[in-house]
Amino acid sequence: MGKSKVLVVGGTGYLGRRIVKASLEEGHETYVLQRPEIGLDIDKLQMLFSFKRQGARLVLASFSDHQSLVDAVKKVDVVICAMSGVHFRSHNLLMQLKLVEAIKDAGNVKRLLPSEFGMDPSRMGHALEPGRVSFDEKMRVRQAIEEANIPFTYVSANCFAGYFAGNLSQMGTLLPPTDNVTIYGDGNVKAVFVDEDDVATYTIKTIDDPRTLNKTLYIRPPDNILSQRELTHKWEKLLERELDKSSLSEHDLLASMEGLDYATQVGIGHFYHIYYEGCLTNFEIGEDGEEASELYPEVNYTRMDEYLRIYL
Ligand code: NDP
Ligand code: GNU
Repeated sequence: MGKSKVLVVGGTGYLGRRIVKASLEEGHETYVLQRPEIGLDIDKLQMLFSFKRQGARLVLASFSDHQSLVDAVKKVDVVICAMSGVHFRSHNLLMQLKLVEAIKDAGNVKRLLPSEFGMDPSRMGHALEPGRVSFDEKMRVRQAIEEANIPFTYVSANCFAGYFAGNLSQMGTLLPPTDNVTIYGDGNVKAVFVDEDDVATYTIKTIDDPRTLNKTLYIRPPDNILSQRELTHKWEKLLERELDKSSLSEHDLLASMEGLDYATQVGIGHFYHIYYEGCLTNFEIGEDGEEASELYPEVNYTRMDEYLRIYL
C-alpha cells in the first residue's frame, strides 16, 4: 500500500501550514485547498505558492460551491481540516458540515480529521459560555461525520505551546512575564503543552494508522504534562532568577469576565477549565482513545524547557 494522498483544508492557517509541511516531509502526495475567497490576501496567496514550490498541489474550491468540494476531495484518500475555531462569533467550524456533505457524496475518502486540535469537546458538555460554542460546534460536526459513516480520527492536541507555554499561561500576552507571574489557584493542576510542530507531526503519523481509525488521538506526551508551577520553574531555571508569584482565585478569574470582549471571555472560560478544573488531565484515556507518544515513540517531541529557550 502506498502512502495516502492528503488534502489539507485551512492550509494557510496557524496549525494548517504546519500540517502541510509535515505531510510533505512525510512524503504524502499533498493537496492544499485554495479558496477563491482569499481574494486580495496576498500573504495567503504567497504561502500557497510556497507550498506549491515545496511540492504541494493547489486545488481551487469554495465552500459555497458543493461540486468544487466534491471534486477536491475525490482527488485524495485523507482530508485534514484545520479551520479556525474560536475568537469570533462567526461559527466558522460549522462550515465543515459542507465538507462532510461533499465527502459523503464523493464516497472515496478513507479518513477525515475535522478541525479539533484542542480540548476534547466530548468532555466539555458543561463548559462555560461563550467558550463552549466551539465545543458545541465541534460536536455537531462529529455527529454529522458519524451519521454519514465517514471514517475519522479526532485529534485532541491539548495546549498549543505558543498560546499557553511561552507566556507561562498569562492571558493577553504571548510573552513570558519578567517580574510577576499570575498563578491560577494553587498552580498545581496539571495541563499538557505541545509544540505546534509536534501536533502536526503526530497528526500526519496517524492518518494511515489503523489503530486510530474511528478513535480520538490524545497528544499527551508524559514529559509535557506539567502544572503551571512546574512550567514556571522551568522558565526560572533558564532565567536563573525567580519570579514573584500572585495567586488568582477561581472566583476572581470568573468575575473578571464581565464586560470584556468576546474573545477574552472565550479565553477566560478555557483557562478556567484547564487550570482550575484540570479538564485536560482529570480523566484516563479509554477504549475509544490512544495516546500519541505511546503510538509513535520515534517522535522526539519538544520538551518545554527546550521550547522556552526562544523567549530568552
Ligand atoms: P486559524 O485561525 O489560523 O485559521 C485556519 C484557517 O481557517 C484559515 O487559514 C482559513 O483557511 C480557514 N477559514 C477561516 N474562515 C473560514 C471560512 N469562513 N471558510 C473556510 N475556511 C475558513 O486557525 P487555527 O490554526 O488557530 O485553528 C485550527 C484549530 O486548532 C481549531 O479547531 C482551533 O480550535 C484549534 N486551536 C487549538 C489551540 C490549542 O491550544 N489547542 C490553539 C489554537 C487553535 P485558508 O487557508 O483556506 O484561508
Ligand atoms: C486556544 C487565548 C489566549 C485566548 C484549546 C485569550 C481551543 C481549544 C486547549 O481560548 O485560539 O492569552 O484547548 O487572552 O480547544 C484561546 C484559543 C487562546 C483560548 C486560541 C484554544 C485552546 C482553542 C489568550 C487570551 C494568551
